[in-house]
Formats: sequence, C-alpha cells, structure tokens
Amino acid sequence: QPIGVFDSGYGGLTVLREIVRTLPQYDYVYLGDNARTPYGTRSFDTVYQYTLECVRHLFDRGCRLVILACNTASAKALRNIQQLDLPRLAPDRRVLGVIRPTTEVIGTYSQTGEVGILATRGTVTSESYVVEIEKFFPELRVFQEACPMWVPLVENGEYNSPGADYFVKQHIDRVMAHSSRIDTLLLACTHYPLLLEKIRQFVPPGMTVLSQGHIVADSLVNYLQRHPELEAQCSRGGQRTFLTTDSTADFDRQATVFYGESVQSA
Ligand code: DGN
Repeated sequence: QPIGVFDSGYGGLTVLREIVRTLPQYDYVYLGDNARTPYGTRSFDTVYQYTLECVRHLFDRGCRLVILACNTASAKALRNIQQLDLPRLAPDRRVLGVIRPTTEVIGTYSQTGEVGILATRGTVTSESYVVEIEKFFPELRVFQEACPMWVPLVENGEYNSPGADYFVKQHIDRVMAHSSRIDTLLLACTHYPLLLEKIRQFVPPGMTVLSQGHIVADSLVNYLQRHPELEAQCSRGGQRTFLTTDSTADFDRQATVFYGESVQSA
C-alpha cells in the first residue's frame, strides 16, 4: 500500500519532496484539498471535518499510513483522528503529523534556549507547538508569531517580490521584538520554505532557520524502523500519485514550485 500524504493544498509538497528524497523506494499518494484551502483561518471543527474526510479518502486508496503534512491540520485535527476516529474506523491504520517530529528535536538546535515559531494564525492559536515543546524541552522559551500574509504571497508567486520583503521583515521584526536571544526560527508552515532566501535576508546573523521537511522525513525513517509490520505493508515501486480536490490543471501548474519537479495529477 502507498504511503498517504495529505495537505490543505500545495504546501505539503515541500514535505513530500523531502520524504521522497530520503525514502524514494516507497509508493506515495499525495492529496491536496485545494478546493477548500486555506485551512489556516478556519475553525477547529471545520479543519477537523475536512481533514478526516481526506484521510478517509486516502484510506480508501489503500493507504495504511497517512501523514498530515500540514501544520494547521496537525494542530487542529490529528489528536481527534488518532484518539476518536482511528480506533472506531480503522484500528489497523496510522495517521501521523508534522508537529510532534519537529518538537522532539527543536531544542537541540538552540544554544540560547530561546526559539521562535512562525506559523499560520490557526497553528499559533492552537498553542500546539508550545504544549508539545514543553513535553520535550521544558526549559526552552518559545515565542510564536502568526504570519498570515506569507501563505498568500507564496500562493500568488510573490515570494521574491518587494511585497514579500515588506511582510517577511515585518514578522521577523515582530518575533525578534520578544527577545534578541532567539537563535532558532522554525518555519512551522508548509509554505514558508519557499520564502527561505527572503527570510535569511532579514534575520540577525547566525540565526538558524529550520524547515520541517527533512525533520519529518528523518522521523518517518525512525517510525518505520520501529514498526516493521507496518513498513512491510508499504508498497515499493517508486510510484507517485498526485490527487487534488480541485482542478488538476491548476494543481499541476502550481505544484512544480513546491515539489521541485513537474507533477501530473490524476
Ligand atoms: N499547509 C498549511 C500549514 O502548514 O499550516 C498552510 C496553508 C493553509 O492552509 N493556510
């Protein structure tokens, strides 16, 4: 069975890209809920319902393991799906998110013990990062900043424009205003890696700017090693299938930017 990767739209392709680079041998099905994106501004219940529908669709496509490659869905839907829906609907299936793998390691990147989390408003207000980091690094000081303009900038291809300069600087300045000791910034949204160059221009020298894709990929390697029975059921053939809830032509046009190579959705 293929490994399912879900996102509210294109963004999760930045995560899939790193997973595929690290584990190219498996088959993958990617589903983008482009018809209902963005999730970042939606309520807890709405994100949960949309995410559950998409996870069920990936189960119907045969996936035993689904990764929510979306911070907003991981923040607002994962716990309910894991605790309420899986035991009832599909006890033999697994759904993983992107927040846990990141919070398990983030403290190891910081020398000063102070980190900034840059994310959508939905992720920030869920407090998921703050709560999860506390479990692994209780001493770490965590400062959050919602960057609501960054997703639209990326989705409109404006990640290298003067508009991007303005909004990137604005949010970096705001997060740094909490504390000049912050030495690690986490890009806790799938779209933000596309702004990485721009972000690097506006952060203080020596700042570590972390994207999540490679962290999630390394964590998946570890997870599959610890679950050999599940790993044995992941089909190997290097097949990539791309699905979207909206127009396939639009998806294919935009997806390349996120995935790094051309994509043909089914
Ligand atoms: N994929 C979402 C995330 O990682 O938070 C960003 C896009 C969105 O739905 N706002």
